[in-house]
Amino acid sequence: MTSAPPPSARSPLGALWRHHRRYRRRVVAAIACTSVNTAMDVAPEILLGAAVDVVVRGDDSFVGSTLGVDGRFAQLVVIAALNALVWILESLSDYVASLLWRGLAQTVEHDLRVEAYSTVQRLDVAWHERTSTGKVLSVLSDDVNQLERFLDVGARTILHTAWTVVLVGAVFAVTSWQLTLLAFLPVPVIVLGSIRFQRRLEPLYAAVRETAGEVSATLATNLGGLTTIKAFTAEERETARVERVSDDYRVANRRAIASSSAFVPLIRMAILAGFTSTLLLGGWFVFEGRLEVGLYSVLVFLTQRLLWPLTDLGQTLDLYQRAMASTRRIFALLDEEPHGVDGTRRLPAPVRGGLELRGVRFGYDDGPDVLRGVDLVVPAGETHAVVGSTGAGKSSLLRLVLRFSDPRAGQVLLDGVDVRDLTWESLRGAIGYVSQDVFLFHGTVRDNLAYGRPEASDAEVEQAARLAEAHGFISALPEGYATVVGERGLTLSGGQRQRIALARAILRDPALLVLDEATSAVDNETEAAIQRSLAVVTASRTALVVAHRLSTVRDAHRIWVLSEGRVAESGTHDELVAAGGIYAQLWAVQTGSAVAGPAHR
Ligand code: M5T
Ligand code: MG
Repeated sequence: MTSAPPPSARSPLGALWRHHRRYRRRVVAAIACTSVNTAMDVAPEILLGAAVDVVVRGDDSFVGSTLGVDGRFAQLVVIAALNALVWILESLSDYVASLLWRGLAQTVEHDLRVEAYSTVQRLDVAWHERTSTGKVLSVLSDDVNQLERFLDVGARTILHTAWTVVLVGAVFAVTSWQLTLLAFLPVPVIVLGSIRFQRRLEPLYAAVRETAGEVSATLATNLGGLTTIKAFTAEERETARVERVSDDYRVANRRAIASSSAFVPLIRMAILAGFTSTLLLGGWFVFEGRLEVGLYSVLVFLTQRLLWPLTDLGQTLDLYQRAMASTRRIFALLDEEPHGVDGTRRLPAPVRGGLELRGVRFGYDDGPDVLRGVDLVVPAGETHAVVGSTGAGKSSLLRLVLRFSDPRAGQVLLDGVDVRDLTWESLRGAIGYVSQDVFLFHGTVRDNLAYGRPEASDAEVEQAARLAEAHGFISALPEGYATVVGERGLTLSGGQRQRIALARAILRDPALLVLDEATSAVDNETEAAIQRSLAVVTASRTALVVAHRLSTVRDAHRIWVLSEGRVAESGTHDELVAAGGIYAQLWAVQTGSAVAGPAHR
């Protein structure tokens, strides 16, 4: 998501460890449990050797001479009792270790997801416009899951294997250095092989995660635009597109799997060498009387114990690489910093909503200036309108008021305070905003209305709906206020969505109302409704209204006409019509007394 890799990209495990300080105790406890479990896992082999030792040597046996137990059978009973104890401890520690690791995996998954989500939510609007929702979604779900899978089983397996090597190594070391050498011969081969193999896998899995993100992005875009796809009968083309990205994903995975699978046979060969050496040389030592039979059987069993788990190493490393590729992506997301940070000031009470733009220059990313020095004042309590041709920068201007973006130069002031100095809470809490493309959440009409004030009473909700002229059509819905609007509110008409959005803004009782009228294409009845509700709603507060339908803002205290990034004209409706400029021409077109010029509609 970022071009330069953040510091955490180098060692994702280290980053994870540093990031989750509060789990360190649990990690240590889990590691301790797994360690005990591994020791208990190795012990039965040693006891088995002791049993063979008893059978072969009797009272001279290790148990007989060292522990001072008389009689072969009594010695076997001691071994059996010890063995039972070991098994109980093994089961117990396995249970606790399992609980700890899996609990940890779930907790880390949960916390990272929530944290990544809240980071994403904090990032500025410009970031979201650049980044595909599907890609973010794939980090928040797939990548986080991948990490959970590794922590669930992978981490335990790696630890278990490492401990086994150490414990078995210790037993070998006190027994015979020649045998230790032979049995451990494959270990460096395996370890070095694993490291090389890991390096090869790393870019392969980065590619896998990248293509997974593409798949997710494509799916998200297509599902969002399904009606458009159908309208243009582009189904086949889009299926082909999904097939293409999905195939890229498959190919990337296949490459990773091909490398990953080659590793297991390699390890097995190395293991075979180690096992054969112990078997032959150990046996030779027994023939020569340099090694006890009991010890020989311990060593043979232990070689199995030692080398067998290593065959799983391939799979575990695979899991590890997948998880690390994902962890890098998660941390890359967590490392994203919002560009616009909020200020610390609060608006002085009472908030009146007076607005001023001073020499505001603004453009998107590296693009040209959209606003090229805009000066505009909306005194508290007045209703002003912004009009202009499409693409003139009206919506952009409103975005600056809400601070979805910051101007390249100049200032936006609310009640005399630069909006950059205000906390988000104070700034956005003072504003009721209705955007040009209304977004409704999946839920009931009431939930959507009360979105900005969940604690509002039913009476308040209804009153806001009445003010926005929405009560009528809501009451006519099958379940009234309890009707569930589909995803994005698609079960409502565009005008109805707009009404609900207005009511939602009003319910917050904001000092400043910022409205971005959706369209000029409304019928006369709706237009009259809009005018009525605007008059009521704006009576007691400051308002800045972007209007396409000029008649809706006839009564505004002042109308600002944007053209080519500047305020070209401003004044009351009557003044502007009398002046005979851009506004007058727009008005003439809309009232049907003139034909549209090329620049305006
Ligand atoms: C003003 C450009 C757009 C237009 C100009 C949202 C957005 C817009 N633009 C970008 O380059 N990147 C963006 O992300 O900015 O756009 P606007 O302010 O949305 O225009 P408007 O509200 O006056 O138009 P309309 O159609 O709503 O009446 O050149 O390309
Ligand atoms: Mg607009």
